[in-house]
Amino acid sequence: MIMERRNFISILGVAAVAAPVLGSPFAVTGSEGRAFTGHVFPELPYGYDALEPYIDAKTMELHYSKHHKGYFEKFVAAVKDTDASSKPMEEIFAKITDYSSAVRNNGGGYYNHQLFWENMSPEKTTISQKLEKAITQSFNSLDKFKEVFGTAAKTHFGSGWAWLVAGSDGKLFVTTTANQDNPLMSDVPKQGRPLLALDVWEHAYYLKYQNRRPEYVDQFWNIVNWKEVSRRFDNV
Ligand code: MN3
Repeated sequence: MIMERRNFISILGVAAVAAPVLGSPFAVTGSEGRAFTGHVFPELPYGYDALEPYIDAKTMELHYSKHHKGYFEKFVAAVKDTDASSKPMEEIFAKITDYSSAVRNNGGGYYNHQLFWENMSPEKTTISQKLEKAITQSFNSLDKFKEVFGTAAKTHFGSGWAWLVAGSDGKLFVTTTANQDNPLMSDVPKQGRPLLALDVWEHAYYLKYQNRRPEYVDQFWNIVNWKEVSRRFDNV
């Protein structure tokens, strides 16, 4: 029987160790130096059941292997034989109005989901002092930030994403985007560097939470990978 690596990992109940990155949609992000190496569908950094009970295994499987993969494949088809096939996503987003809606929607879906998977973890993680200080300066406290972010995620109308973003002035803010847009896109109202992403499309929560998006949003805090969110902020 051929077993997929992810399933194998999840059966053992161990989190995947950081494997060599085979492909990355990212420009260099931070001291890790993870740089663009071509558009490749990324590995899920943990098993489908790793985020149970907050996100159920069936949702993770469909979300990753169908939704995320679908965006990736449609993006690759849309940029085939164009300059964008060899550009990191950040460069494409910076001039997003030059591209088709297929590149925008599927490129956003490809990129946003990788950020989302990586900013969650089954392990208990801690926030860096630097990020906690910046959050306190912008929102008064970490709890207050969670309230602001939570309200934005719960009240965003229709499909989209909630974000914690670092603005060009260094200040942090919360915003939401429609569809697969993100704060790196050159024509969204509030732009900046995404630190934390939460998918609020119904496909992200409907199997477990049905229409109860607020419950899904509240449970998200149990699985936020603060180590990764801090890395995105600290290593600039
Ligand atoms: Mn999604």
